[in-house]
Amino acid sequence: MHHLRDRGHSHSVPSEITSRAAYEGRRDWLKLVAGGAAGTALASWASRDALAQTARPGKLAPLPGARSPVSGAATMERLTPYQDASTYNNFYEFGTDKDDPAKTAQRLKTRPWTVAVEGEVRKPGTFDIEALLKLAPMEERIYRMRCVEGWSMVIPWVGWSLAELIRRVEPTGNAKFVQFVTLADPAQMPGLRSSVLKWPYVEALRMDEAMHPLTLLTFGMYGEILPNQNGAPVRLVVPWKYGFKSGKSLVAIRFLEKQPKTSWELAGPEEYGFYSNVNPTVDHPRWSQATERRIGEDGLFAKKRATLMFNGYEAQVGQLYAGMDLRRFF
Ligand SMILES: Nc1nc2c(c(=O)[nH]1)N[C@H]1C(S)=C(S)[C@@H](COP(=O)(O)O)O[C@H]1N2
Ligand SMILES: [Mo]
Repeated sequence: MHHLRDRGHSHSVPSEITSRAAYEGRRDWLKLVAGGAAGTALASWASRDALAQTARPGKLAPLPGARSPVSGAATMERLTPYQDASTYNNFYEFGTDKDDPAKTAQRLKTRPWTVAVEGEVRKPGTFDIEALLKLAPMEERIYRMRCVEGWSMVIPWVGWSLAELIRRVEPTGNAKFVQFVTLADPAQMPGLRSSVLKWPYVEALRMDEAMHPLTLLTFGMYGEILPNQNGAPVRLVVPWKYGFKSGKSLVAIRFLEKQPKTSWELAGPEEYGFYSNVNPTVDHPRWSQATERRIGEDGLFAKKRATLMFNGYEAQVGQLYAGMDLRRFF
């Protein structure tokens, strides 16, 4: 995909970041950066108390969020470095290699942008991104993310619970599922020429999963707006499910009576189920899901981590699946 790389909008170079930090008088931040690799680790730790000051990478527009009580278990873990979170991505519309999206998503136009809310709701409508940004107070949620491929990250997302939007559009009694439709524009997305998935990339949740406070409509990360490769300008984040359930660059949210097929179910029904809850005891047909590699700590001697039931969110979401055979409904 080399011919598709955007040469005009390369990432900030370190000197730009430093000058921006200096401009904003972030002395502590600079001190940490001066510490090099150790500084980066320190910055991640320090973020527990002063994320906006210490972890903001200074690449994109700020999007602060109040620390949320809903974060859960991952809050005490070391954040994945922004550099990793923004260059090791799955976003097949921009190519299937992990480093493709960071290169080719620069061409994505995130304004103007609207999200259509359709189907079984009393108040359907089209929401402009600027209105969505103001719809509810932004919160910062530090979530553990687990990709079905066996790697994980800890990312400070910025957004608000999807339930805020759902309540406002007033679902009817027929609304049993919520489908998430993401952008499919061949002019902007070179990956659409591949038939690896059926486009647009669609995902869905059961209504109670969509209403769960952990389910985050996400506009930013690390105190800034989302980089394009992470799903700008708005994506979903569902931290107890495998990463592919968290659709990027959403253009429509549909309330449905029947359970819809998802892009990954259509691509491999034996491998990717509708629920796709993180579960170390149910293996993928081609690999174990018992352990994971934490991105950013994958040196030669780094130990694999044990994958946690519901990705560590069992206390919050376990009751959604009470009585369900999780082997059958994988
Ligand atoms: N539209 C769209 N959304 C997507 C994907 C994709 O290919 N297209 N990949 C998914 C997968 S497999 C993962 S693991 C996460 C990765 O999110 P991140 O790059 O922000 O870590 O995005 C998910 N959302
Ligand atoms: Mo993934």
